[in-house]
Amino acid sequence: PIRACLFDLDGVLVDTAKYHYLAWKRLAEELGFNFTEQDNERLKGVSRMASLDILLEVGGVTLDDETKLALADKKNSWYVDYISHMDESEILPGALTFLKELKASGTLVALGSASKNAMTILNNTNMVTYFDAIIDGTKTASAKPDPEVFLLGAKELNVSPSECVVFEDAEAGIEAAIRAGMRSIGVGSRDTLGRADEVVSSLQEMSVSRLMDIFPA
Ligand code: B16
Ligand code: MG
Repeated sequence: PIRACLFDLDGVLVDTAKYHYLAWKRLAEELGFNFTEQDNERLKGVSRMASLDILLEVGGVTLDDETKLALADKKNSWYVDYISHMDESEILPGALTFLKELKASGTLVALGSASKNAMTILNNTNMVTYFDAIIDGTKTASAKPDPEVFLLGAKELNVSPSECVVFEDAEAGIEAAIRAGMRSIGVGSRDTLGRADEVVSSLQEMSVSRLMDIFPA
């Protein structure tokens, strides 16, 4: 039976992708090239430094590690500034209703995010209380598709991976769930998330009864 739901943050519970894009685009412009929304698709679910590498590849720019660290810090300070103004209105449709229903049903809930800024976002949107465990980029050494983030979540909740369902908007996140030995539900398009057990277009389509239909005990 399913005892726990593990949620990705960006793209599943909140729409912070637009702020990541604004900050990366600003950095690209400073470096003298354009960074499109289509280019930005490749950054979803990817760690900060790996995102920078993709951005520099798009711009055809090669830099030493010290400069790269400084640029990643710069992007992050802009991003932190953008998310400091976030509030509950930026929680994605259906997310709060589903989190509340899971809590009421006794299902455990964890966060499994690559972001080092997850706590700021959870605090600003008043979502902290819904989580029994919070695993973010400050607690992990390996980025998705490595399963570490979700395995740590299961460990903290004291459940086995086979009792967990992961909700993810990124292909790398679905891959991480599969490698962790967990079930998964993709939030987004079937084109990129086809390897998940089920795909929904948003959490508005989810409920505890739907969850039990997808994964019968
Ligand atoms: P930060 P998630 C990910 O969050 C984002 O999807 C990705 O675009 C970002 O680069 C990564 O977090 C790291 O974020 O720079 O704030 O540490 O989707 O895993 O919740
Ligand atoms: Mg995501």
